[in-house]
Amino acid sequence: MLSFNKKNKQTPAQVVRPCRAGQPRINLLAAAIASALLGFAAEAMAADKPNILFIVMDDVGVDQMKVFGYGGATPANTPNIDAIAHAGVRFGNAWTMPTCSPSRATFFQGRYPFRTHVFNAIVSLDLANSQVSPFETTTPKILKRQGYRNGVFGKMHLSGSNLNPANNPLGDKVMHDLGWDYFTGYLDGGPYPIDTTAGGVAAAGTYQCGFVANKTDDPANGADTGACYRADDSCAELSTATVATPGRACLEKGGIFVPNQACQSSRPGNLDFSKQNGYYTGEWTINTRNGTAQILPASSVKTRGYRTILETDLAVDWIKKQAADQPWMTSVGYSAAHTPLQPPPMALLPAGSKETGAYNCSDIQQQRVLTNQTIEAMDHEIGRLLVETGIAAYKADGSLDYQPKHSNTVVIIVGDNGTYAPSVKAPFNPQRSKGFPYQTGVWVPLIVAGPMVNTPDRSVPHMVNSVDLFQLFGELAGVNVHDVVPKSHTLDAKPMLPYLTKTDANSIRTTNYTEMGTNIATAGVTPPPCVIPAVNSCVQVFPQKGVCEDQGGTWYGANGAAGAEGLSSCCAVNDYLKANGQPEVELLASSQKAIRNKNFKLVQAERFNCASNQTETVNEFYRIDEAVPVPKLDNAKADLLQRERLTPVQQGNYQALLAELQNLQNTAVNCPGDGNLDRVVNDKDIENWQTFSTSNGGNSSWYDFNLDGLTNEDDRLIIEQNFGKKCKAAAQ
Ligand SMILES: [Ca+2]
Ligand SMILES: [Ca+2]
Ligand SMILES: [Ca+2]
Repeated sequence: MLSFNKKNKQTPAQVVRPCRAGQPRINLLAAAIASALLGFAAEAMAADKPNILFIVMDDVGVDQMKVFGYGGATPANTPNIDAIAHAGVRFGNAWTMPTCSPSRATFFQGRYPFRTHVFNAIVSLDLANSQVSPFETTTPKILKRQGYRNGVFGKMHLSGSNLNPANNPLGDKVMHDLGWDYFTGYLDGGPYPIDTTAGGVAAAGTYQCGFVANKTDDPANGADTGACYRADDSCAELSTATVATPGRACLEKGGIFVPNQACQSSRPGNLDFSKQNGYYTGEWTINTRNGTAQILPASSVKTRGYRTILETDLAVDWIKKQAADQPWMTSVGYSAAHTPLQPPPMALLPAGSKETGAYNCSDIQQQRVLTNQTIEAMDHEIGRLLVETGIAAYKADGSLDYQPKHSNTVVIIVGDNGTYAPSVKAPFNPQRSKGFPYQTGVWVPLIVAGPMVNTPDRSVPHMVNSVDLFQLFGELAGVNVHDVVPKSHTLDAKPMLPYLTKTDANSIRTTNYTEMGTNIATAGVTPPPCVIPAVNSCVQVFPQKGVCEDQGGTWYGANGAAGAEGLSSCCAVNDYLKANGQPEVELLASSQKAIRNKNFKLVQAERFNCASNQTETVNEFYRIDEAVPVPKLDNAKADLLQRERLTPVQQGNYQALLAELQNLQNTAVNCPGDGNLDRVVNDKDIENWQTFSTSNGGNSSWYDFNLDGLTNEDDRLIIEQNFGKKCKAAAQ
């Protein structure tokens, strides 16, 4: 995840060939001609190509979900997700990667992080080398050849962003260039920090949840009446006489609430509509089919309001625009339930929900309630998404009437990684949650419902991986991804469709894999240290103080806990803590991998040792299961290697997993000079280098081979030095 000493031992960009666009097109053309000649009805063709509604929940692990048998003492109430689960198949043993970007990259590439170098959540210091490459054969590119339109909404976090344009070579149109026909959303990893000025009406730090609280809840700065200004310059007076919390009601409308004032003829000058405020105002990027990019700023009326509602509206609008015979795939990346947590609108919550208008959003206990409510609000909106697109209807009692056979649409719901530590539900382990390859960090809910599901309301116990969704998308669209992705792009995806169409399918996987490493960043630039008390760990992954604090972290960079100058490393943090008589914290591993079979799991971490100044490799070995309601987890005290000796069965499994892990790593390919992933260094690479050395000012790109954040003559030299080379994996 981070680096403490010298980083980036990773190989430079690896190898693969450009998309063989010809072959599948010919197949498609042949099919079209055949259907025309034989007079097949358009409907029959469409029925073979179901629409795909792919819903990604952020930081929602399986521990949250009652419908999977977990959820702790107070699970979120998710009647709509439950209805979809009961109408489909629940995958009870699904793994993703431990953080956002690597998981999401696997959905659309079908390849593990060590092949694509998307090792961790992408932040502004990370180079293009650790972002999804335009030379990958992504899901939308494959589906496009099958006649699909592809839309993506909300968060997908596959690239850099305008936080650092130098490291985002494709710019604001990156989602278009990665294959999507349409995108409205944001490129960063989560909503911006909560604006504690509540739009500029008070000093920073005044309003922890980003809105003005009531007077009784905040005697110093709260208000029971005030003026609510909207981005369209309208103003309305709000008071506790008509709404529970006027400041919050104003924020829900996208407004800024001026305490204890009546509406003025013009907006007061101190109101700041340009500032992003967590879940309630944001900046949206729009990509269209012709490759144009547009930014809607936080001051736009369209970007203000609760994100989960806006994300749903955007997806509904796009789906409704598609012609009836036009197959589509819509990916909805909900911001929920990523930090920073803020109270969702009460209107989205079940009756009797806790009133949270007086909450302090930085309070860990209250955040647990907010996580539940954020998931409940998302559940409400998932129901509305299905109803407003005609996939489901509401029954008289308001519950969801979802009959998969009534629409030619497959609905897939997945979590992108485990729950973030403070919100983990018992008996899962908050110390080993999001950001770790342990069960709580990578075991996620996965639900698939659709007309082809045989005998719905089943649970599939077999291992599946986030890379397998890449194959499922292909299977649904009638294409075998292994046939259309160039052989130089080694795929890790396995079939999933048999689990939907057969009730007795055997496990296709014999092992499952997950990993998290350190993204390739500008050499010598490492983010300052941030200590996350919830996992007792120091990390160096957040370039900005606000982002560290949004994760409940203590900032040790400039103007943080160690003073104006700040500290430069986690080792320095431990020295500082020791000198101040405080307990030291753990250093997060620079690389963490896990591999499992049916019953056993091997975890391998590379961790920097401050005392020896060296990186050490540590193995752990666990027996695990998916029992309900108390699964056997990979908790520290369950590490079998800490016991005196392994039984012969344990020893056999341990050795087998070690060997399998080594085999997998041996398939990695290092191919200096090859930027377009075809495993050949040739004229095409020179041509592409030329493009990237001039576009975006010659900054970071997939043709920056010496990883210095520049695409220049030094990189051209590396192409020339390797010219004509054909690269193979170490084991080949
Ligand atoms: Ca996530
Ligand atoms: Ca090449
Ligand atoms: Ca370079």
